[in-house]
Amino acid sequence: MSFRSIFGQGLAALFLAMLILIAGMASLQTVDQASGQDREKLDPDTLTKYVDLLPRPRVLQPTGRLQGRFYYEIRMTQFQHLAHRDLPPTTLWGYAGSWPGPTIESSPNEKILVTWLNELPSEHLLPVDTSIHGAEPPNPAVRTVVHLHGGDTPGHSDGYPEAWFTKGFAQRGPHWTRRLYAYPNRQEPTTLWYHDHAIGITRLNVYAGLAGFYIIRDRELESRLGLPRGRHEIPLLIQDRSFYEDGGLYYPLTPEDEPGITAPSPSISPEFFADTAVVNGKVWP
Ligand SMILES: [Cu+2]
Repeated sequence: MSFRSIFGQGLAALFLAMLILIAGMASLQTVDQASGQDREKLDPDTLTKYVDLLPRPRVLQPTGRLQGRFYYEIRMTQFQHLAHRDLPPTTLWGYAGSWPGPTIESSPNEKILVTWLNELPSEHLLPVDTSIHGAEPPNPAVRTVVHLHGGDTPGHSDGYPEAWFTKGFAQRGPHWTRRLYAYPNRQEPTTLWYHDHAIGITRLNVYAGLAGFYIIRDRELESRLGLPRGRHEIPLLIQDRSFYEDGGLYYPLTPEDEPGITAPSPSISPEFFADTAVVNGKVWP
């Protein structure tokens, strides 16, 4: 996913100074909720600004070691999250139960191994346009694959859009090859991010919460450069999101402000700018 497409889909963000996260619990979501029927869109001005603390990043600990490398198992789940003091809990999708996902820290030239597991519900959280490339039936509505944005990653682990998979790898896209992903980290120390990349539905999966930071860190270099560290290093992940009054994520069912356009419903929108600024998972912290 390019920067342009990210912003174009209202996911403003993911650009940062560095990283973060938050935790939650699972719950169910219905198709009616996805379509937005009978739900009132939240007026963002009803949310008081700067009342919630800015969450700090959580760094993911390895699940263990495998083939002599640090190994992570990371589950994608649906959970509830408090995005603002005055907003009911928001149902989200995320990695390891948090929004944004937990930060993965690695070192230059030290390969890590990751198994990404789809444990999401069978219905999508947001309105799915099944008329676009890759989203047509019989492809399952809930499909995922993870791409490390900016990573110099071998093809088998790069999260090709058609390498998607469903819960338990029961269904897999035509370019799926393996469960175990390898990230060699053969590049300069930097801040990257990982995100969903499934064909025809990336915009929705990322908007739903499937994104997190990935830092390739060289502590010796950081120290030599005098970079902030410890509590002085505050990763910031800035995203735009809109909500319903019930706390749910709002996503346009059809293109907004485009009268006269004939489109299916739901329909993908050329672009969408949400109305609140979310930093590390909190609205106007
Ligand atoms: Cu990307």
